[in-house]
Amino acid sequence: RIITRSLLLTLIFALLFLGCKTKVEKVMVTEANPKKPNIIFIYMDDLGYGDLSAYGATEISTPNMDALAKGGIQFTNGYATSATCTPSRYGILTGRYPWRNKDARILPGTAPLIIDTAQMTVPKMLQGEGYATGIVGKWHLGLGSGNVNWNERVSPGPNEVGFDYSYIMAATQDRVPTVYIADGLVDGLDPDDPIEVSYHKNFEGEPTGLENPELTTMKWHHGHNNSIVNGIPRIGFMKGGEAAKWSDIDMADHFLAKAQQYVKEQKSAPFFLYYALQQPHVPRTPHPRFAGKTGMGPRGDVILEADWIIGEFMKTLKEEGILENTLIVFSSDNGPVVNDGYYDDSEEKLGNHTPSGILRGGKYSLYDAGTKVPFITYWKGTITPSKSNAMVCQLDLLTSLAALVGSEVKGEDSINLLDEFLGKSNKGREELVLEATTRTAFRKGNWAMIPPYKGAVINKQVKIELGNSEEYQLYNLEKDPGQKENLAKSNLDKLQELVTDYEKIRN
Ligand code: NG6
Ligand code: CA
Repeated sequence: RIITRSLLLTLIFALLFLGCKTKVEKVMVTEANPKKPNIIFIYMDDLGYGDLSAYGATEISTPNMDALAKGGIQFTNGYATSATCTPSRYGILTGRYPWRNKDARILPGTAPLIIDTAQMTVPKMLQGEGYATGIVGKWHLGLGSGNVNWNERVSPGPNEVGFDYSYIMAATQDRVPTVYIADGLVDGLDPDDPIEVSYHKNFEGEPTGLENPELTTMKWHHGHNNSIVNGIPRIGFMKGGEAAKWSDIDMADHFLAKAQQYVKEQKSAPFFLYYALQQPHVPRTPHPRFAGKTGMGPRGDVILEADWIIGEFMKTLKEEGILENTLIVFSSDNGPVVNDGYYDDSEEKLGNHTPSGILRGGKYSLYDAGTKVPFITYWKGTITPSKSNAMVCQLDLLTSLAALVGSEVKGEDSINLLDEFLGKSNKGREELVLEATTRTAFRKGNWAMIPPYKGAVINKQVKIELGNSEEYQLYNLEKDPGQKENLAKSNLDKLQELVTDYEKIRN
């Protein structure tokens, strides 16, 4: 009896010890104890702070995005670097402020690559640590070095800045060329039907949205009146490449299949996947499975579609048995816009939905909704779910992920916030320079300062307040997240402090 008892006690102690050990291992993922999980960025396009139920939306339901938020760290002070796409994508990949690069602005589909091939990037850093690296989805950082021939291998591009595998659209859905590019080659191109692209003039005999509105199924509101593809008038002119043209309604499924395939092929060794979804950027073309489902018009429907896609993608990670060995970062490249150039009913059917949530402004704006976006880190079994109000920026991923995987790399403007991203600290950044179409503003602590800028107060076409004012603006975001009360005149000391710190960084 005594023997059985002592045996039992030993067993209990052994079990307790083992239990502690697994617990200890869980919280020990730090710089000093690097790990090499798979890393996936799920990057949305123009998804606003108020577009997810997890961030307060009541008129639309996003269960799969919410599951990431509820099962991970949901940041309430997470920023993109810019209020438009190209600069934000530059920032997230390089860890360098986009305003340091004069070419980091919304690019046409023919723009050359704006990331220097010698520049450190997230995928390059991870390649250095033995990772396989892939990109699926929207690129919009330029391709080639000027005068691209779309009928030959297009280079340099993603494959030259750190991705071993790339399956992309060159720019945006509303810009030509409207084809997918696989490792530099236009997918499905018929050599007898070469592609020509121009952003200056049309090709003879080709219809355009401006001259042939009768051929369009979606009407342009502003811009977007050049070549017509699938009934949708686009920005820029394109000729040829018929067989290679994408189907807009299938784009989400198409990219999902590529992302799933990548995961399945790479699952045996650590991989990095940058999965850049196209929703809810214009033109909004939900698959018929989702069309009309939200009653909110195509903008709501494509958010629903994206949410479903994310659910399917998560299922794949689970089925492949890698969910607990994968860190997922979910965010958006910039804030929301409702009418971004097409009559698509998004405005008419918006109802009570507020894509910016409680924030002021939207895409293109220096107000908070331009750059404050949904931001989530999720790592099943390692990250303990919580909300964090730490100020974090997409810029910080390079240095933080380097710390995670044991690399020495540090991005120029990128801070190591690994503890914040894993939910072990609530500290975050002290300060951050934010950008919107080459203008910049500053955040320090809970304060936001916008220097005076000339220019329109409101972009009337998209109906968004841009942040321009002849006077300095200063807001206390803790008390006034909607930036309603300008305290620049009543709190001169604070204003001076922010202006001084801002100028130190900008000059
Ligand atoms: C603007 C487009 C807008 C959108 C944006 C880029 C017009 C009038 N507007 O120039 O529709 O394409 O560029 O969006 O052409 S972003 O999310 O890729 O930055
Ligand atoms: Ca965008």
